[in-house]
Amino acid sequence: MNTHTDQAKRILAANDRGGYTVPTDRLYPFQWNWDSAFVAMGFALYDIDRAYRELERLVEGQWADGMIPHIVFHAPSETYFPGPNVWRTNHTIPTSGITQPPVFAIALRKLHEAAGKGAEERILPLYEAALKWHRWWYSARDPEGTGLVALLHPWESGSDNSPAWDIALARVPTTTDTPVVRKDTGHVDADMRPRDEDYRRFIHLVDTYAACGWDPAKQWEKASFKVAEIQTTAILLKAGEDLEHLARLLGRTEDAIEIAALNDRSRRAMMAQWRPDLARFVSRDLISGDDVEAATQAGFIPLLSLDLDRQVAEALVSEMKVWSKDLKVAFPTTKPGIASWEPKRYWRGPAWAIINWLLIDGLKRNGYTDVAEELRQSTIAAIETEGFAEYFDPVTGQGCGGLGFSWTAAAYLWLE
Ligand code: 2M8
Repeated sequence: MNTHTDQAKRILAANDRGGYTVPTDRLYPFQWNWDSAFVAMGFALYDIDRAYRELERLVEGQWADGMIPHIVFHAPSETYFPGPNVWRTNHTIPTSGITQPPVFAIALRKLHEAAGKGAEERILPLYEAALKWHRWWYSARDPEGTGLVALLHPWESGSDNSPAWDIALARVPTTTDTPVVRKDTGHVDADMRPRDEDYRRFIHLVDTYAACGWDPAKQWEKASFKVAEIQTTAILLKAGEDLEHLARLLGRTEDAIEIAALNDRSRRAMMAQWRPDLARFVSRDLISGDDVEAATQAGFIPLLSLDLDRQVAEALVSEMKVWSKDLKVAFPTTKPGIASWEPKRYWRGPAWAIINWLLIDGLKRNGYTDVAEELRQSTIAAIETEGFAEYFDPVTGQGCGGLGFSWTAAAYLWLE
């Protein structure tokens, strides 16, 4: 067996805390939402039971209104901030109060395909959970029915300190009721993490929403950060396609019709976010009404769930090539060379294996198999050279952030 494959499996085993997988030891000692969806797809390649278990444990944290939180605090740990006492969600199993990109249903379809016939019984409760969450997105995060879902916190994007948030986040005050006692910078170099000021704004938003009793309508009203986001909507649409597929398979015709209508709505709304002059799709800041023009990876993720016209796809892929030119590792999360680009600082420039995974699937969907193959090889080479790091400096190739990282291991298994 390829020694790296073996190593990837050992990382997933080492990060297992009893049916769920932590992203990495100490830095992230709980179960994270989209991390677990990627990890489940990794497990599905060799241990289908464990793959299902990962999603089942995540669903333990689902709220009555359908939201699946971004963190489930299954067991206490002192190595992470903010913990359950900061979130104050009063959920039976402690959880955070915000969500994360809905990769769950995408994973569920993959698990079902890996499990083969006869797996319907196990998949049913997970399908129900995914559908409930899907409905939550459209009701809580798109109350006006635009087809684009909004994020109320940068952590919900998974791309926490992306330049995409610079303008919107600057409006959020730096004052907090909760003392900000960071733990992350004790585990990894502070230059690789969000800045203190970002953390104060992150926690200001948590305080605001906790004061709303985590009621979605109140949060919507009080939010000083509200972005109708293109990457999340693109992932939601792919999740919607996979959910519709599962609904038909399970004989849930009415569900399938309902989901298909939501998919259509998002498909149309996303197309309206294409900006030919930027050669990217854009998010919309719902507080200012402006396009989010920051040059980040989010603008390319619609490849994953749209069958693009040739002209649009060509422009998008040419722009991707410009961004990747002369880099050791593709694909950068911020356009190289622009003022906000920081090749080592977290979501402000580095290459991430899971983003590449989404882009590779999107490139293949749109017929760019060669470009997808190049990106796949770049990702594999980065991991084989530097190990299973959280992310990679695209210029030097250096593995950065946490090590022995679960979603990098899952991505390796899937892409290798
Ligand atoms: C990072 O985010 C967490 C907050 O959710 C943090 O920095 O404390 C992000 O990379 C996010 O996308 C990821 O899910 C999480 C765990 O890997 O870490």
